[in-house]
Amino acid sequence: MRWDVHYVEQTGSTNADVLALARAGVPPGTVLRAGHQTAGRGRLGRTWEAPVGSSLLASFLLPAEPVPFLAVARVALAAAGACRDLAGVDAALKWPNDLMVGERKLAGVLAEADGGSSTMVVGIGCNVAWPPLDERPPHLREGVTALSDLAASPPTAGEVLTGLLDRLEGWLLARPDEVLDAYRRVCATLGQPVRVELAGRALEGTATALTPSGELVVATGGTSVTVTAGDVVHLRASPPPPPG
Ligand code: BT5
Repeated sequence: MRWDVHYVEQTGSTNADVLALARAGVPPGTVLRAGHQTAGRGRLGRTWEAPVGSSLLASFLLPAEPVPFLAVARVALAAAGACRDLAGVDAALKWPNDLMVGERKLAGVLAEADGGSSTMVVGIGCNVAWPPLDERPPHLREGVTALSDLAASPPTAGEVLTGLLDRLEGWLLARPDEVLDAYRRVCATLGQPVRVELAGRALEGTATALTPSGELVVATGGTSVTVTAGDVVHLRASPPPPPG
């Protein structure tokens, strides 16, 4: 993969921008990073917010995958590797798309189809250099962390992007089973008692497995339910991720 990295001070959403670029025919490998987003997107219509200049906010145009979860997993694994190697921060993955340190969210990944069949857009927001707690938006104080909270000399957002892209090249070459096995090893959700919030209902049980399509299997009341999309609440504090 040849990365073609572009930077803008401010935009609405880098995912929206790269989706538009994809429709205009730019090749896979196109990357857009922003210093600030005014309409950052999360999943299911939610928003991604970050103080100006505090975060890595970037989207990648990647080859489409038959299993879209694999693209999320490749980017999440590359990001976790960059945070570990550049900041000494061990993040665990919370199914399906979060990088967590304990119960605090460090980063989130969002994959979106571009309407064509050959590419897809994957974006990441990673909190890098956040202001002191009392200067953060009140609703982003609980449950949120940044590399600057965790590392004595955190890397810059640009350094995290470079480290992520270096590692993503390797993860893009990895076979699906290798990606899923690596994801399972650092996934804090597996083995946990969880509540899965689905559209209009909630399910409680134990997360037991990740299917080859990236679905979460939850054992509940003597049966197993396979969940394709939803929000997971860990009902017990996460153990630290295994080393490596
Ligand atoms: C995600 O959604 O975690 C995917 C976030 C992807 C953001 C990137 S930034 C670059 C690219 N361009 C975009 O427009 N988006 C991508 P989800 O799992 O739905 O989580 C969203 C929830 O995370 C929100 O509802 C908040 O509760 C929380 N949140 C928002 N901003 C956060 C932050 N900076 N750090 C931690 N949590 C945050």
